[in-house]
Amino acid sequence: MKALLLVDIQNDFLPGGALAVADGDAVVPVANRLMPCFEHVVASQDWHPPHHLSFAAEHAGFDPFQVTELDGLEQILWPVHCVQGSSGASFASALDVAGIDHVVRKGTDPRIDSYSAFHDNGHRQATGLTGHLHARGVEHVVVVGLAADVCVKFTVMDALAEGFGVTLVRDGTRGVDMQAGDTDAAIEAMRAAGAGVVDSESLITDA
Ligand code: VGL
Ligand code: ZN
Repeated sequence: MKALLLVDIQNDFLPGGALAVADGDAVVPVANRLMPCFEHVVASQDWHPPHHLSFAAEHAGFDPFQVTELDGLEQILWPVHCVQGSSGASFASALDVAGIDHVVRKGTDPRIDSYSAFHDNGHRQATGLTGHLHARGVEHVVVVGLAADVCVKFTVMDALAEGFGVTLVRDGTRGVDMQAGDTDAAIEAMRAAGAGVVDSESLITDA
C-alpha cells in the first residue's frame, strides 16, 4: 500500500509568505492532481508556538538565515513562520484539503526544530507518523511539498531510515536554495539514499 505525503504546503512557504519558497505555489496543483490517486493522504504542518527557538527573533543579535546552536544541534535561524493558528500556518488556500485524511503537526516543542514529519531534528521524539502508516499497511510513501532542501529532504531521509520505500515527485517540490544548488544537491542526496525520483505525470491514474 502506498500513501501520498504532502509536506508543509502552507501559506508561509508560498510566495508572499514569511519564509517564501520561490515558485512554491507550483506544488499545489501537483498535489491536487495526485490526491485522488491515493487511498491514504497524509499532510504535515509546520506548527510552531509563537516563541519557537528556531526563530531569529528569539536570539538577540541574530538575523534570519544565520546559524547558531540549539541544545547541541546546529540550527539555522528562520524568520517567524507557521505560528500555530496563524494564516501563514494554514494549508495553501488552493490546496484541496478535503483530500487529506490525516494531519501531522510538527515543531510544536519550542526548544527543538522538526524538519522531518517523522521526528524532531535530534531524533528525540517521534511524531507518530510511522505508526499511523504501519497501521494502514503502508510500506511506500510518495512525497511532494516544501521545502525540497529542508523539510522534504529530512522527511524522505527519515522515511527511508524507517524502512519505507520512497518516491519523490520532482515537479511537486521546490527548495529554499539558501545557497545556489542546494535543491539539486538535496534531490541527489535523496536519490543516493534510495529514493526514486519521478515526474507526477507517471503517477496519475484515472481514479
Ligand atoms: C521548513 C524551515 C523551517 C520547511 C520549516 O517546511 O521546509 N523550513 N521550518
Ligand atoms: Zn519551521
